[in-house]
Amino acid sequence: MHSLHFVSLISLLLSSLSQRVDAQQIILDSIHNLTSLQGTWSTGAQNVVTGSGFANPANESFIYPKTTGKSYSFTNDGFFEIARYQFTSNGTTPSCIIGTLDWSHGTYEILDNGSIITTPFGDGYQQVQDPCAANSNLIQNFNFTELYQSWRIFQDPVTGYKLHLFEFDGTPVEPQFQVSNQPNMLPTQILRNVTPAFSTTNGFVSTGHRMLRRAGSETGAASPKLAAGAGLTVTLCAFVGLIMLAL
Ligand SMILES: *[C@@H]1O[C@H](CO)[C@@H](O)[C@H](O)[C@H]1NC(C)=O
Ligand SMILES: *[C@@H]1O[C@H](CO)[C@@H](O)[C@H](O)[C@H]1NC(C)=O
Ligand SMILES: *[C@@H]1O[C@H](CO)[C@@H](O)[C@H](O)[C@H]1NC(C)=O
Ligand SMILES: *[C@@H]1O[C@H](CO)[C@@H](O)[C@H](O)[C@H]1NC(C)=O
Ligand SMILES: CC(=O)N[C@H]1CO[C@H](CO)[C@@H](O)[C@@H]1O
Repeated sequence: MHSLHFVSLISLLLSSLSQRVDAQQIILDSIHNLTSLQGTWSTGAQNVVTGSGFANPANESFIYPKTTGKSYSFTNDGFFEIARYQFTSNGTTPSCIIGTLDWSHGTYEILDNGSIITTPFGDGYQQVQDPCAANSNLIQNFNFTELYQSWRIFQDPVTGYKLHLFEFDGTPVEPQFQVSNQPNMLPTQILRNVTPAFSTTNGFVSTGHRMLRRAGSETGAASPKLAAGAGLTVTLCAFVGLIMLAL
């Protein structure tokens, strides 16, 4: 089953559970914006970190992190980089677990109303591994403007600063630890030649609960759709599906 390991599934299950717990903590905690956004932030086990340890834009390759996760870097002068490694599941076919890595960078803006808009340079790309698709391993351009409705920085007495981002629809991104107060980034310029192959969606996509179109043709654009079900339910289904496969 490609590189989708049983262990990763268990960590996916656990991280979904802990996300739910953290989502509640956001409501309880009122302190925020304690330090600058500048720096490198990473979820969970912090195995996904922006920069040269994750993406190699020159040949559109990725260095696979040990576990799934997300990482964001910001500079004080308006540059960002995002690295994500995620598994999603098609609710109706739980055994078809889709692994996605995406990398992008560009400029960001903090709006007066507190929202953040990230605008990529256009040289981002993603790798989609869909064991059930005709072509199970695709590399595609990844060029989406993302809106984060709000953000908060908390200070955990043990683990230090934590960044909470909320996607355009309010969906929380898993809390990110501050890996460094310096941004770990590839050069903030276009790093590969891209032919504008497709236009992006109108409006914003949810990157956390992204569901990709069944990968029929390589030339087609990535066409993200919102996953219908809650992440935890999907994860549980995937988990049960895998157990069934194993039997
Ligand atoms: C991409 O380039 C890097 C650095 O030159 C190299 O280590 C890696 O093996 C290459 N990957 C692919 C898939 O070509
Ligand atoms: C889920 O998989 C089924 C069967 O392969 C397919 O018909 C359906 O379109 C898929 N749904 C999504 C959202 O990809
Ligand atoms: C802030 O403004 C942007 C642009 O008008 C809008 O898309 C976003 O939803 C607003 N955010 C909030 C929290 O109202
Ligand atoms: C990336 O998206 C922007 C905004 O839709 C668009 O103007 C630009 O041409 C795209 N770049 C590429 C390389 O597709
Ligand atoms: C009150 C305060 O510290 N506000 C800061 C919140 O974070 C943004 C982005 O880092 C700063 O620009 C503000 O000064």
